Amino acid sequence: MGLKIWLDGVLVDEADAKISVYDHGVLYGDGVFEGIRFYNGRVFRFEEHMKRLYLSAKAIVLDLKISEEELSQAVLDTIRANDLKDGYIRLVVTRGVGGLGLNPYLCEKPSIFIISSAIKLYPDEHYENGLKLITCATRRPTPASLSPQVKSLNYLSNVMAKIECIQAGALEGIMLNEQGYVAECTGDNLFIVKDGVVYTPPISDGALDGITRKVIFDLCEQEGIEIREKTMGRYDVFVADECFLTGTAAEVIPVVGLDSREIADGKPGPLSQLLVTKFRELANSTGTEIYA
Ligand code: PXG
Repeated sequence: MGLKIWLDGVLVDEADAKISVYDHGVLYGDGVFEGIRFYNGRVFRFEEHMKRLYLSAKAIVLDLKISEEELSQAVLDTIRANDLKDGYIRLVVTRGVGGLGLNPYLCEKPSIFIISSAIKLYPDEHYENGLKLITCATRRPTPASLSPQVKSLNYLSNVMAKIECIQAGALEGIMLNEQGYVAECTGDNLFIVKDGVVYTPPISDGALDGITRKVIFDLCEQEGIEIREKTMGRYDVFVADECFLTGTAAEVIPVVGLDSREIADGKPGPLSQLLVTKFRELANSTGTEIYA
């Protein structure tokens, strides 16, 4: 039996979960989404994800026509319908069905769907041994055209960057901003450690205001580790003591190399490993109860 998918208010079988070819999400990438995780029967940082979805929608003048509370209930209903305790939620809102033409005002109502399933982004060995990154030639799109804070259905530049990674035999890569400073990776935020201080690029350098990124700020505060935002170039990563990535899919994962340079001794650093452990503890013990 396949998964149950929530589609415009109804739980349907996976095989019946279909979107119109006239949907502007398909025709123009016109829409927004969230990737959310649940662990041990609890949705992790649920409210933050829902807030970000509604802010992304607001920024692109997309009225969901369903309240945050109702949609949150729908997410929980979808997980329950699939009897899952651990997994991944993809919550997608498109502009909806319209004509052949950009005009979003001809789309009557948004299409919303919720997929909940299992996910595993990187093989376990990489959490133990760390990832090697490349620098992608594809740059993070300029905020002058669309804010990088909008988690839109336009992920083509990230997909192009991902192709570069795969062709180079790497699992992830750094995307620089227009000025050539580090923004983030194709689907993760980037952090370095230097002289005991944790640094990450400010979101104004093109990074998504990641929810896992925020968890790192919370964990550093809790553990008494100094953390700061700093504009950084590739050089800062080459000479860092440690490096790690964060994201809903990747969680916290150590990085041990960039563009054929080893970072420090080429092994995951102690602070990165501590944060991997602390993240897992937090993720497995907090969040919105699904089966309460
Ligand atoms: N940067 C980008 C460009 C992202 O897309 C992150 C950073 C990390 O943000 P969060 O809030 O997740 O800590 C993301 C998140 C997927 C997938 O299926 C992608 C993301 C999240 C979940 C799933 O590829 N990207």
